[in-house]
Amino acid sequence: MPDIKYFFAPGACSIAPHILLHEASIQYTPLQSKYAGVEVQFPEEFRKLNPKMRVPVLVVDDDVITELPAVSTMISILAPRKQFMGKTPLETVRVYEWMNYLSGTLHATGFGLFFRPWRWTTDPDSKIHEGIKEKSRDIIVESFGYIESRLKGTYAVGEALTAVDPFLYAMYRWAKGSGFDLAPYPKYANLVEALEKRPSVKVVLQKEGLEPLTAE
Ligand SMILES: N[C@@H](CCC(=O)N[C@@H](CS)C(=O)NCC(=O)O)C(=O)O
Repeated sequence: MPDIKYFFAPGACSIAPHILLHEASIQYTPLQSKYAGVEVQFPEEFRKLNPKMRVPVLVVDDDVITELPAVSTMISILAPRKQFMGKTPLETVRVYEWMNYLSGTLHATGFGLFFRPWRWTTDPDSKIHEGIKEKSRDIIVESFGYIESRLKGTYAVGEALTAVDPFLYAMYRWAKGSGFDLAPYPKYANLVEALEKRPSVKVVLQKEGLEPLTAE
């Protein structure tokens, strides 16, 4: 096994690859950044590693991997028997379809606008920021409706856990923590419940200092 370092922040999207690392029982050095409000506090040296100043970051020997879908793909390559990117070519296509949607639409334009509306305008007026936040709520609700419509079994793709499921889990935690009404999404809630029964998720929640969403 190569030398592996994993940079994450508690409760951030980085919880998704963090779960995959534990699913695959990969030995790694955890490196945690903290939140101050909605801002992640990165030490200045972090910029050399990831000039985008974002987690997750996976370092595999001398290779620095950023972007959640790429980080998840790397973990899948390190643990090929787990088939985190799907068991068949079509499942792999579906995994990428989900990962791109979650990353590009729900994460970036939904929660990105919701948590940090000031980054999407040069106008310092807080009313403008509230308007952006309102729009982001629509994007999140629309995305959750789409996710619910696409879920068929327990997991998003095929019969087993793929890289998509922990990503969905992270997004659900954010929506719950932000007070969204999640009653219209029972299939999504089942997926979250199934994930929280997995030892990997229990361990990661403990490591990140987070409470589970479902009762034991
Ligand atoms: N496109 C990136 C987004 C990563 C991202 O936004 N990470 C957040 C945590 S969920 C972060 O590090 N935020 C710090 C900041 O925005 O200052 C990915 O998929 O990895």
